[in-house]
Amino acid sequence: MLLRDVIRDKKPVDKVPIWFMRQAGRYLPEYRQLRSEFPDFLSFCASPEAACEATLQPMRRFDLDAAIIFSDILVIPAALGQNVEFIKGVGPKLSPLSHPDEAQNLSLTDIQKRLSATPEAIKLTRCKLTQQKTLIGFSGAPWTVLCYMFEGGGSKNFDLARHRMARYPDLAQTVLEKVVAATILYLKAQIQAGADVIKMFDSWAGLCPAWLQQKMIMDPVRHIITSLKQDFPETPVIYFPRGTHADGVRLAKLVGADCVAIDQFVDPNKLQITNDISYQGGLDPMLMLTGGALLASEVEKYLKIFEGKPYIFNMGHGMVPEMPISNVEKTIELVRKLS
Ligand code: 1CP
Repeated sequence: MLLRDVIRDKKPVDKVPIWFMRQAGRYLPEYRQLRSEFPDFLSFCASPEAACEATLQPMRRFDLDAAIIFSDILVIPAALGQNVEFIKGVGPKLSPLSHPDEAQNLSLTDIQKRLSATPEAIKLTRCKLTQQKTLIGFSGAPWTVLCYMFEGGGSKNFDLARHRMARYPDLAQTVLEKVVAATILYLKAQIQAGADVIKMFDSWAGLCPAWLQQKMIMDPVRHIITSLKQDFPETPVIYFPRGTHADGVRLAKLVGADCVAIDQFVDPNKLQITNDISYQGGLDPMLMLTGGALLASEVEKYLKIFEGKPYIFNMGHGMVPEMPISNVEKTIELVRKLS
């Protein structure tokens, strides 16, 4: 069965499908080579041919069931007109939203055109993948994208972003609405171009204070998913509410996702696994980094817990640049052998 069907139909599987978050990226020498041909990360993402090639690289090397289109969650702030840069060895840097007037600088004019590289890359990639392979399109969830837009870059706790959002609630609301509108257009364009599944990365969901959860997470994510389903009822959606522990499954159901991606902090033994949602992920990336007997026993553990359930194998978060390729191969082999 295709990875897409496992997510959509929520039926038990005998062969567990597998892919990895950030499966394209710096741990692959062929990625580093391709990346070096571009002066900056955003111009790399803006080239449909390069994005297609980066997407296909892990598919050539490994026996994976899905490809994820190569792009980044921060293309939306850039397309809205915020200054976004990726600094080598540091990460993303944005001109932070720190003044109530700054919503004016963000514009939805021509947004589809400004975001067209990803749908273009999807068209190219879909033609080059066999029908057995699922192609995943994605975006950030609004809360996580706003965290970067208000902070001005990555952070451990996004204190500055949360302070600015609390201090300028009208600004936060206007920016939220613009990001939601852009995300809907972007994801619909990805599905139209050939994405089989959509994933929404809410990497900083665990940092959303309780008083903002309804407004910043539940309402906007549900609105986006409802809007996608109206036009594309057959395209399933994975939601990744990272850092929300066991509450993430409830959140994913509330927003109408077909699949919940769990991180390494969710104890799968304590999950009440129900058949109204499919599950993905969980393995601690540090174990895949380390390899050995503990990796093998944890892979086995996830397969055992989710045996006979709609489950997709993945880690709890993305590949790190130091990931040994041999451990990726080993993990895939184990999943193939045990399921
Ligand atoms: O120069 C480089 O190669 C930069 C490294 C890199 C890569 C490979 C960045 C910068 N983004 C990406 C690609 C990427 N990002 C993909 C496609 C590749 C794949 O999955 O195979 C995807 C799905 C993302 C999504 C993304 N970007 C997320 C959500 C998932 C997650 O990891 O939590 C987030 C939070 C980002 C922001 C971002 N972009 C890049 C970095 C280093 C970061 C993290 C910044 C930080 O918070 O410190």
